[in-house]
Amino acid sequence: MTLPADSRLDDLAARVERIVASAPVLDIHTHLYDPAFGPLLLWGIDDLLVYHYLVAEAFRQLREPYEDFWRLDKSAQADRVWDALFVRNSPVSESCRGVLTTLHRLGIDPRRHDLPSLRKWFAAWKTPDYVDRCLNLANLRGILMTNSPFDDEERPVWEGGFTRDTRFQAALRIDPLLVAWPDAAARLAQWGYVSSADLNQANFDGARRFLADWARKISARYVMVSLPPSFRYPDTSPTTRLIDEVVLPFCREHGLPFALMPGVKRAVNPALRLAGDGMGRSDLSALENLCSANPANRFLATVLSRENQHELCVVARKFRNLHIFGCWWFTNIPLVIDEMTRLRLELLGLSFTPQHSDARVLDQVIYKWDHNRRIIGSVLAEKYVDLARSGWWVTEDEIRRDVSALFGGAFESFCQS
Ligand code: HDL
Ligand code: ZN
Repeated sequence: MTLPADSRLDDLAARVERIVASAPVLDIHTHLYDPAFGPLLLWGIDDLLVYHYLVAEAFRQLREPYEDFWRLDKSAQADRVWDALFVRNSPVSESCRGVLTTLHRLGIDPRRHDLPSLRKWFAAWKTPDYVDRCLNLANLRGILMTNSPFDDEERPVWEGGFTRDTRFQAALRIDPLLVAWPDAAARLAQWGYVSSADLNQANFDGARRFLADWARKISARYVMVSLPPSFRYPDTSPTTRLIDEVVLPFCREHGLPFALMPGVKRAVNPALRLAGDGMGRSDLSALENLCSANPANRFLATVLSRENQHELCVVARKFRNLHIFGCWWFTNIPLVIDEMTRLRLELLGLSFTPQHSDARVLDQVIYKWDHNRRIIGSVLAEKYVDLARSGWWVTEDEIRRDVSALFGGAFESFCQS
């Protein structure tokens, strides 16, 4: 069998990368907000620079006490970050490069603008126009927010009602219910759902009513929780009882997937505030047990530790009611995105969602998806070239179909299955 000419393989690879570069994406996990949330939707150069990923890196170059930094206003903090990470050092980290990619894609040369002039450029935008600009540059057909009824800034906006921007879909975030039940129960009691933190049927029913009311209010696509590396299932903790008696029955009744995000150690360095969370390796037998014991439930999962990723793919191979997604947080760097995307394609084919942005600042979607597309495109191109070497030449339509699945289609089919 004569090997196809290399030029045909190069042409195939180039076509794959072009399709990936231009395919619309559904971004299934972000911390962005519908523009109706006003100041909760962060955007612009100062928010880009004080993103907690950059703050953690900047503190490594700064010597002042943490509190001196936190006492500064946002633009003064941004000045410190810019000086520490972009002026006194080359911005080689992924978070720093992201700021530069965003500015570059917006047509701004930061070498020719100081921060005050950059601020003037951003200040000229009206939020709705800038939302369009960012979503168009990132080519997003929609984004999933992270919506918590326990968030005192967000809750009143939902309770007041507003006209939704349909590009901003909702995900119901319930961390306190599962990892801080006594505090959550006090809130649910205040809101009239439970009578106490006692783990009894009446309070389980009340907590399910709470989930139903909020899932309806926000039109939640899925329910989600982040969990510590110590998460076990089943065990004798309130977490297991609440998952079994409240969350899973609710998700079955309402046809919603339950998304678990294990591996985060909250506030390992509280002085860093939002930047202070760390990570640890999780015991994925919890995920196996959940999927195995609850075949009528659908689970989404992304795990924080690089060391868990191969195992996560194998768990997904065992349970078709598990859909894995994204390179979450500390795995969201080119080295690990490349490795995780290869692992997943080679072990799962196309039944997963390779990425989400986790964007907290609107403009970040521009860089996160620019960087993601390059890596995912290059890995996928290599896979199709491998197929060609085995005599299977994918067609352009098949490439578009596959990419559409990876960029939100497989997630949507899984949510409806
Ligand atoms: O818990 C989460 O959803 C994480 O994504 C955290 O919000 C984290 O602070 C983050 O922004 N990671 O990207
Ligand atoms: Zn997140």
